[in-house]
Amino acid sequence: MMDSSTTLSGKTHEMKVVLVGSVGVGKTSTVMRFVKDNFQEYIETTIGASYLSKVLNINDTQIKFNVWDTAGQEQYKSLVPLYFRKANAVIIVYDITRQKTFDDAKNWYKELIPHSPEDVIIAITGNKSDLDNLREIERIQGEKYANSIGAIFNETSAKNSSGITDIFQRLGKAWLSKQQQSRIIKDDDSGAVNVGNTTNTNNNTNTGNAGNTSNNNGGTGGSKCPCGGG
Ligand SMILES: Nc1nc2c(ncn2[C@@H]2O[C@H](COP(=O)(O)OP(=O)(O)OP(=O)(O)O)[C@@H](O)[C@H]2O)c(=O)[nH]1
Ligand SMILES: [Mg+2]
Repeated sequence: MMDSSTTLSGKTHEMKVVLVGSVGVGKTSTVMRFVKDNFQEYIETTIGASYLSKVLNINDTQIKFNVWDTAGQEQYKSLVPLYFRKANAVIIVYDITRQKTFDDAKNWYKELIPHSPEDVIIAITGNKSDLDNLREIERIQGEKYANSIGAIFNETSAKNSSGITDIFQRLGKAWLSKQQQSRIIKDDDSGAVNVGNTTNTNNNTNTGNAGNTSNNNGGTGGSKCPCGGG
């Protein structure tokens, strides 16, 4: 019987991550910064949704993030819940310079709960932190809200890179932690192993703590189909 950390290493695990939020908050810019490490001042609004992927090495485990970037425009709103299906994580993005987008973020949370898996990991990100002089939402407000729903939180700037990789690393760590927990419970159920200690064997799997990880650029895709997992 291998220990829980060993069983999660050695192959690439896939994680479906969906970004939602109001129009213009910087969902596409966040994904572009994460996957391609670039930023555009002038970027087209997303039509429907788009998909990109990237592999990160987290706690010696390769995770391929399959990232679905949804459209913030009102006419696509009814489509977004389709993307929540089999999502491992959802990032709700707001723009720290627009109060309305923070209000919308709370509505997105209510919307995703009935449409996503029970164990979905949620992150709240306040994007455009480089525009501090135009700020309408204080960091503490975002933090408090995220805490109240048990979500990961950070402010980000797709423009200057701040906080972007951190969010994906923390999602990956939270997901790995859940995988390990459920593996231990399964082992326990089957009677295959006597688990007296459910402590994680990895050092940095807390959702609130990003440790050292290294990057690996992954491939990109373009499919518009939200169906399926991964
Ligand atoms: N200053 C600043 N501008 C940003 C940042 N992120 C995105 N923007 C700008 O905000 C605008 C909208 O960005 P998008 O990434 O297209 O926003 P979106 O959420 O994908 O919008 P939709 O696809 O229409 O829902 C663009 O002009 C970006 O350059 C950021 O961190 N800082
Ligand atoms: Mg977009």
